[in-house]
Amino acid sequence: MNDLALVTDYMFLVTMLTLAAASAFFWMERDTLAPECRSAGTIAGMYTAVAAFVYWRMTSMIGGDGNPESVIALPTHYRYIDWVVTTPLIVLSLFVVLQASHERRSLAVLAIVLDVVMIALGYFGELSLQRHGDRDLAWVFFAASCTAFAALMWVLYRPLAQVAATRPEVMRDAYVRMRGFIVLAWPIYPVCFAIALLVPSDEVKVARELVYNISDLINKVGFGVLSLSAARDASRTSQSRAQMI
Ligand code: RET
Repeated sequence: MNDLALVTDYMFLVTMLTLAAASAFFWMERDTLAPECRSAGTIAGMYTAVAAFVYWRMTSMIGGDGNPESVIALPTHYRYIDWVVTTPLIVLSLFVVLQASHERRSLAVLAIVLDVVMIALGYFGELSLQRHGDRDLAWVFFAASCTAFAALMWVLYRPLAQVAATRPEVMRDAYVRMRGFIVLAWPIYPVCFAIALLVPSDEVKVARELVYNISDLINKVGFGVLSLSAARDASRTSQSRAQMI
C-alpha cells in the first residue's frame, strides 16, 4: 500500500460521486431557465452523467486498497472514451451560450471534429507507447494532437469571437469567461501526457491519474456551474425582455 495510490483510489470515488450529483443538479436546474437557455443545463447534465458512468467503471476496476499496481494497470482507453464523448459537449456549450449552433453549424462541426481528432491522436500516442514501446512515435502523435488542440483554440478565439461580437453583452461576457476557463484548464492534460513520456516511473503514472481525476472534476463540474450561471443570467435578461413586451 502507498499513500499516493490510496489518495488516488479515493479520488476516483469522490470524482464519480460528485459527477453523478452534479448531473442530477444540472438536469433539475434546467427547468428553472428560460426555454431558449435550457440546452446549457441539458448538455452539462450529459457530460457529467457520461463521465460519472465511466468513473463508476474505473472505480470498480481499481482495488481501492492503495495498491499502486491496480492504478497503473487501469486500461487507458476508459479515459479516452470519456474525453471523446464529453469534450465535444463542453465545446458545444460555447456555441449554445451564444445561441450560435444553428446559425454557425459548420463552425461548430469544425470545432467538434478538431476536438475528436485531438483526443484520437492522443490515444494513438498512448497505444504506440504501451503496445509497441515506441516513444518516438508517441511524441509524433503528441505533436499532432497538440496541433489539433491549437487549431481548436483558434476556432474558439477567432471566428467564434466574431459571432460573440454580434450578441448582447450578457452572452458575450459568458462566452469570454467560458473560453478563458478552457484555455487555462485544458493544457494540464497535454502537460501530464508529456511528463509521463519524459519520466517513465510508476510514481508518475499514479500521480498522473490523480491529476486527471482532479482536472476532470474541475473541467466538468466547474465548467457546468459556469455555463449554468451564464444561462441563468441570459435567462433573466430574456425573461425581463419578455415581460416588457
Ligand atoms: C492529449 C494527448 C496529448 C496532446 C493533447 C491532449 C489533450 C487532451 C485534452 C483533454 C481534455 C479533457 C477534458 C476533460 C474534461 O473532463 C489527448 C492528452 C493536446 C485537452 C477537458
